[in-house]
Amino acid sequence: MAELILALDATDRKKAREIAHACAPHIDAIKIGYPLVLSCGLSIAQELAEENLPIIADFKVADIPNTNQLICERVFEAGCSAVICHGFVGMDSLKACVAVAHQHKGACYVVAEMSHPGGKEFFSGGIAEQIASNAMIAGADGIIAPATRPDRIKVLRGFVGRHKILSPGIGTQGGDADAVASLVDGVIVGRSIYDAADPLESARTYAHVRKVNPSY
Ligand code: OMP
Repeated sequence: MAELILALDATDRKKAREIAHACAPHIDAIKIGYPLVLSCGLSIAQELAEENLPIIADFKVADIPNTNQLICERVFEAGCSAVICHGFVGMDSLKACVAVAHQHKGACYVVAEMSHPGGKEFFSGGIAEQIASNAMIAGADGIIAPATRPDRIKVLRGFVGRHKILSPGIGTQGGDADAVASLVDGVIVGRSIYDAADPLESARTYAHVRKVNPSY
């Protein structure tokens, strides 16, 4: 079954909290990142955790090992249960994120291939496959792969086996939740829910992915 993950990139604290609260019964996790955290501070993680949902910190951490470690420590101290990092910075940087995540009994997901059109420019020619493979060697809990390219999810599944694939790009970016729900472990939806006239109603329309059985 695919989890439904709300990418809460709203930039207003009150609005973000209201949307999280309204959607909470229909989602499995909340992903926060720079838009919300730079607007409200990292303490928003603890506030959102009141919904009793895991908070995934999407900081696409991409630095030297020491800086990655310092960033990830702040993330988990703030109450997040997972972090998203980049894999192109190398195995040592990746391992630093995984180590901190696991010290805190949290998870680390590695971006293997990005969902936007420009994601094909550099995450191509075997690079995404190499990142996915490195993520597994580093002990990561899964990867991020594009809902905009279901064929690529199938290829990357071959590199991660039963580890998790979380997939953004649904709705506004053009990806179809029904086309990927059986291929992945988590469907990430942002604007199509939080920017909808009625976020609760929109979350409901995506909630069926939570009942789809995996086909891999
Ligand atoms: P929407 O396009 O509004 O649904 O948001 C998608 C969310 O997933 C945003 O928070 C993006 O930053 C994030 N994302 C992508 O869209 N593409 C990627 O390749 C990777 C991510 C991510 O790591 O979450």
